[in-house]
Amino acid sequence: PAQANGTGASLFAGSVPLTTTQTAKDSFTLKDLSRGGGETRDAGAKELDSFAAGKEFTDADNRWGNGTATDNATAAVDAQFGITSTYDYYKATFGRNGIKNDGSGPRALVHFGDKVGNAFWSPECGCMLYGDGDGETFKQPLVALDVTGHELSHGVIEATADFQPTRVDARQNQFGEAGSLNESLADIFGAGVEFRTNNAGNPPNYLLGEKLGLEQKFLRRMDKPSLDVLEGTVDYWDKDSYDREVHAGSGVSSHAFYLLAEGSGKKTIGGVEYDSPTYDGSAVTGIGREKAQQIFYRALTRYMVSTTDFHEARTATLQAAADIHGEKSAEYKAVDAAWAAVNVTA
Ligand code: ASN
Ligand code: ZN
Repeated sequence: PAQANGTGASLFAGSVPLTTTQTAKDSFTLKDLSRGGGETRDAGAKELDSFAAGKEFTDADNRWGNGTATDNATAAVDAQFGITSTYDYYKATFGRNGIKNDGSGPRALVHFGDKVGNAFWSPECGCMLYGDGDGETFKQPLVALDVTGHELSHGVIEATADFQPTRVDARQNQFGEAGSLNESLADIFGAGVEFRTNNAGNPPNYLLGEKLGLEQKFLRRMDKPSLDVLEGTVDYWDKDSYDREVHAGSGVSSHAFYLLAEGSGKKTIGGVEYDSPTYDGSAVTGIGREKAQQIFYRALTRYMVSTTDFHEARTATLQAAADIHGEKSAEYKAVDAAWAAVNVTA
């Protein structure tokens, strides 16, 4: 098998390049040998329990999808573009070689299950699972780029801090601060994937899931998390954070990250207007996305553990900022100010 250059007509990201594998004269598969064999397969509307059980996508002319969900391969184009872009993001930004840092490329199953309105990182499969939508809240396959970045970041987090929820209810909802950090860091690096990829068909921003056709126009957002009424995401820490549903709780540290990167108040980035508030009305000055990401990644991979809470996350990011910039640096002080602005102090 040889590497080949294909193109895809995606659902959410316009026309995208795809590195594929040629297996015969007129046959290609959606496997990227230049990125650790990262591959997308078809679950065929079943809840498969392994990646190997998925059916390979094949194509005769190496031009994939038609840009609409009527073609079975279109969701696979988005998924394959997303997993390879996420692989590239982690490598270029942090020198990380794949989700587990073992050189292997990410894998995904699309068309997972019947009317599944969600996408998941599956630890058992070691792969991404994408539903086609429930037909109600989510009307399309959940293959958007930031969703892929979010889910694969769950894989990175599992391989590093491995945050555990403090409580899981009968419907499998997770609660607690460590679990909230899990969702938050998945959003932080998921948005990071979108910013680095900077694809014309999918302009980058601090909104998560803005391509999914939701009524409120996004799933979550980091500048002012409480604008999300769907999951009830919060802006600031309070004592209830210890037992809050993890997506709702994610707003605390996602907001701190936004403030660290971009600062408080009004700002327009890539056509989206932001107005980020602070707990005590203080003004926070941002240090830029690149430095903020390096601090949070170092904190995740060196200092955070399965039980880390928001106050310990503050300490972990301060330690990371001290390592990179020094304890007297403006960056260190900005980390302190960003956490104080979401009501997390020493
Ligand atoms: N999309 C959800 C998430 O990644 C799926 C889940 O794991 N509950 O947070
Ligand atoms: Zn998540």
